Amino acid sequence: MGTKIEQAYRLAQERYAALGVDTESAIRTLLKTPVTFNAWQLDDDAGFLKVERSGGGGVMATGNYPGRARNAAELMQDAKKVFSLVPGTHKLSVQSKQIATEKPGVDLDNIEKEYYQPYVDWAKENGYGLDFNPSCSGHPMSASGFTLASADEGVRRFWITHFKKASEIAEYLGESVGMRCITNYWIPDGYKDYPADMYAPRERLEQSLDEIFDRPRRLEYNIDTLEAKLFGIGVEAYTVGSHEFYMGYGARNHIPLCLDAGHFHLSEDISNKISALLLTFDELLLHVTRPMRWDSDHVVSFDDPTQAIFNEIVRNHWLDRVNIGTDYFDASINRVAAGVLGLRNADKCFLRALLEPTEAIRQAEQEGNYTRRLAMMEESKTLPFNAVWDYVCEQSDLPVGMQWIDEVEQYERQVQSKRQ
Ligand code: RNT
Ligand code: ZN
Repeated sequence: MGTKIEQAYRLAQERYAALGVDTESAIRTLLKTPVTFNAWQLDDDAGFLKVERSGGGGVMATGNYPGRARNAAELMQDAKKVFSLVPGTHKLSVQSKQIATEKPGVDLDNIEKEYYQPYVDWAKENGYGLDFNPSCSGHPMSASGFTLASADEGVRRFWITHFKKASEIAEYLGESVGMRCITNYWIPDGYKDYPADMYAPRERLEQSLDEIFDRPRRLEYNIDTLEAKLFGIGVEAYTVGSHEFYMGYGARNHIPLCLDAGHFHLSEDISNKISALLLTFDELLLHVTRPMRWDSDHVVSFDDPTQAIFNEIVRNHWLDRVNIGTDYFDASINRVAAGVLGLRNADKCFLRALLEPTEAIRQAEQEGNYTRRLAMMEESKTLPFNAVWDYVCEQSDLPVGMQWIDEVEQYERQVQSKRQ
């Protein structure tokens, strides 16, 4: 007979099969495809460098909920807890400033791979993958608002060195963990108010990137991606690395882009960009996030924009070309719970996309029957998706439904609340 969850699943399986959807195959794809979790949800993007922090950079975690991870060990402990409550294959995206060494004098221009070795050991031990990011924000050398596009040669050199080293370290991470790494470049440079010269900073950014990429790259272990942004807090008027800048640069140099769902005008449809870009780019990275009124990076929700992104990737079988990562950070609620929630929501959208009767819907479209297309899309929304999701959790030995919240609350009492 099986459990009640399994019984519900078997009924759902029949419903889906009648529409030509194979639930078993959907579950297999869900479980083997990594969705990368952004480690900066756990430390409020603070990092663990022993250099003075400075504001700026256009990113900001708001809230002061207790229990933030204060070092790499706590970060890994929290990330492991998050992953233990989410089905599937896991990857953690670590920032260069989330360094795992207490050695004095270490700064972003002299990082070495051994400072990240604990992450490698941890990932191997648990079967996780790792992604990487050079980190510019909150650092004294980016206090002017400029890094790779700076007119100050010393500042520009500092960051060129950092980015080069970061990508080399990322190759080491990918090689030693045995899962290719993705290193995302996000460069905050820009002006609060309208500049008189929009061109020169872009020329400098281009020159810096040319220098950074001018090295033999071991693409089997790491690929670098470029993340554009419309604006940030304090950088409202002009961002050097705009979408047009990176579209051109990436296309000319065969460097994939990263699309962050919060980095465009809020009425833009991120899912609509993927097919257009994949005509030019071999791969993309996604930063799945929830922008509320601005690039606020709220916890990923089980919402329509996220669903549309996953539908687009799954409908076109692009899981080998679109790398999926999250990018959200909420410091006003328990950070481990935020991690679990955002990842589970991404996975729910993923699974629901995998369960869509796409063939039948596309057939209606090809026949010009848009009435049937809309009707099928709408009816698909209330198919018994939840029975499949619960079954995935049960089969993965995870708590079903809301039970994970109790586990996080217990973890908070036993671990996070002891951090002062
Ligand atoms: C910032 C970008 C970027 C950062 C991380 C921390 O707006 O989205 O991806 O969130 O580098
Ligand atoms: Zn991002």
